Amino acid sequence: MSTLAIDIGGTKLAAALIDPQQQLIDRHVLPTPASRTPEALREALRSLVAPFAGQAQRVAVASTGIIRHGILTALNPDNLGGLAQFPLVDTLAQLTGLPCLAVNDAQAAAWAEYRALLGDIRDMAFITVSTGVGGGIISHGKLLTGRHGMAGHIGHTLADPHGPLCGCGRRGCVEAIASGRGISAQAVDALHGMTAKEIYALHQQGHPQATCLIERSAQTVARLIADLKASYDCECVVLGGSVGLAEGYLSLVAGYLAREPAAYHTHLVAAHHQHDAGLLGAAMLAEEDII
Ligand code: ADP
Ligand code: BMX
Repeated sequence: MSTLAIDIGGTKLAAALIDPQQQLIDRHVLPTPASRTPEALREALRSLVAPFAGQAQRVAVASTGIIRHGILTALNPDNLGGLAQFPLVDTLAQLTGLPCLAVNDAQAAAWAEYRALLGDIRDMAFITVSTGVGGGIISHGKLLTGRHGMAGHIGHTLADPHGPLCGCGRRGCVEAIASGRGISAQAVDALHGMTAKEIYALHQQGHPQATCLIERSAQTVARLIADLKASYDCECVVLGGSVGLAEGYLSLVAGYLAREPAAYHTHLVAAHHQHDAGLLGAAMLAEEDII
């Protein structure tokens, strides 16, 4: 069965056709609508799925936010604005006329990355450093989603009680410091108003203020990884998202992790499926009847 996989992020929307062998055939990407209203998302999804009409037998969605009973709720409304309580599954079923399943984006990506690991690893975590910081946890070979869909939302664990206020309402979450949105929000003076992508490019050119923001992000993610190791002895952490996959970022995180005591170290790798982990994971979870 071919699957139309859709990935809804705080910055971009992606759709791809995934064949029964889990090969990605064709991919389209659009920006997440700036107005962030339910109507704007519905229209963007309509444009996204249109080129794939008649080519798939089901839809599998990986979306930012807490997904429960097919409804998307933002944990951090700053990332998705007015899209709290969006009827995701019903909307896509209506737009395509196909059966539809949905799961959190980082949970989906964790499954694809877990499947791509070599060796006998049973406990791993996926972390996306993107618009937000998302996570997916595999424990004893099982994906944790949680009764309320909240499992793996490790971007909302505490990094600094005196840190910036997070859009979720807590102060000092990992996401408020380390995410693309967090990096951008903390930028002052000449960097004020820049995106994380622009700040990252300046960091690569040696701009001290930009480097300070990127290093703080990487250090925060390294501490999160040490906390995960202490929480459930994960054997491997996979890093994804456009910040996580940016050139040199993983090395920075690895450098900070190496400064923690050895008991907190774990294997750290970049996402095998790069930016397609969410798309492939959603399709795999649908194929394996897990979501
Ligand atoms: P989404 O959150 O929609 O899944 P991304 O994974 O692309 O999307 O993450 C978007 C964030 O990553 C934005 O904050 C953007 O500024 C930042 N970003 C995009 N490209 C890069 C890059 N090459 N280097 C560093 N940051 C990037
Ligand atoms: C936020 C949260 C997570 C999501 C993560 C990464 C919302 C809308 N999203 O922590 O559910 O997995 O961001 O999302 O509350 P992304 O858009 O950066 O991929």
